[in-house]
Amino acid sequence: MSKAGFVAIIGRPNAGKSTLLNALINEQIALVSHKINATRKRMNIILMHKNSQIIFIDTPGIHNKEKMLNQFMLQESLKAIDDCDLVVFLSPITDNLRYYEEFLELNKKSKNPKKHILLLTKIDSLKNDEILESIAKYEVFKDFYHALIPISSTKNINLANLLDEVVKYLPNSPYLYDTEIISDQNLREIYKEKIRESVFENINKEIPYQSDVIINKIEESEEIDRIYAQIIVEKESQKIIIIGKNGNSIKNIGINARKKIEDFSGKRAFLKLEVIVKKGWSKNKKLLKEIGYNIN
Ligand SMILES: Nc1nc2c(ncn2[C@@H]2O[C@H](COP(=O)(O)OP(=O)(O)OP(=O)(O)O)[C@@H](O)[C@H]2O)c(=O)[nH]1
Ligand SMILES: [Mg+2]
Repeated sequence: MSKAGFVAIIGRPNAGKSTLLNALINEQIALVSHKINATRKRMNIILMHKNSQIIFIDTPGIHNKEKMLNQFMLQESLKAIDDCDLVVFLSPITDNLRYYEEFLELNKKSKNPKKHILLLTKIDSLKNDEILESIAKYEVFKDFYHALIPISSTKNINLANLLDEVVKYLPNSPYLYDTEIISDQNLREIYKEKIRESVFENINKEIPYQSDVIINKIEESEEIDRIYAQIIVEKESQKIIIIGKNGNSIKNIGINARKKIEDFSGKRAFLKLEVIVKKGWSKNKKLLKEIGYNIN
């Protein structure tokens, strides 16, 4: 009998959610950044383990903010909690317990509260005795979780144990997706994330948060994908920074993004990037919808 189910990956911004999922599938699909709030939309990442199909849902980090885009991001995470079969909550091992307590409160308020697996992430950043000390602090909450697993995604510590634990809580079911695929995201969304990741890597400060990427067209052929995309920003001054002196900055973003796209697709890429100003895009329902964020 096979099993299959949806597993929501929840945690504060920067907890290591997207990195974990990339490590589990050995592919760089999800956008990862040292800056917080890198992930904006839910994304399914599909993995076969033993006789089970696990559909992980990468979610935006949970946080309180008033902007409409951030409301959308919180909604995305709450929806994932409601719709899944199992929640996996991630907390960096050095974090204050307050984030976990806030999650427990949030979970109680959910229509359909669920027991979860608790992961303490980034354990490669601490010594063994410090790890044990941190684990001990969480044990007072043991009635709330199925299991507590300390992990490192970058050093591949305990990732197989995590999968063994996850499949225990999935329902018996036929597979829900083709067993060959690793994500239900389409090429457009994946390429968009690659370009956004390059913006995060090449541009400092707040600008990545006030920008987004629209893929206008992809022409696919056997040897090369031609991608026509726009980076949208809020203000003329941000456009000037993204373009950079003598166009250096946009050039680097382009080179960087093209390499990521080629690594992913295994073929050549041509990338045409332009920068446009759309004032107030992150607060405007209609514009957000155009970019791909549907707000209820
Ligand atoms: N040392 C170490 N760093 C890690 C590990 N996992 C993630 N990181 C780093 O933590 C930062 C945040 O990782 P992400 O995977 O983007 O975090 P996220 O939870 O998806 O963040 P949002 O999408 O913003 O909610 C990145 O700089 C990662 O390289 C780990 O196991 N060890
Ligand atoms: Mg993320």
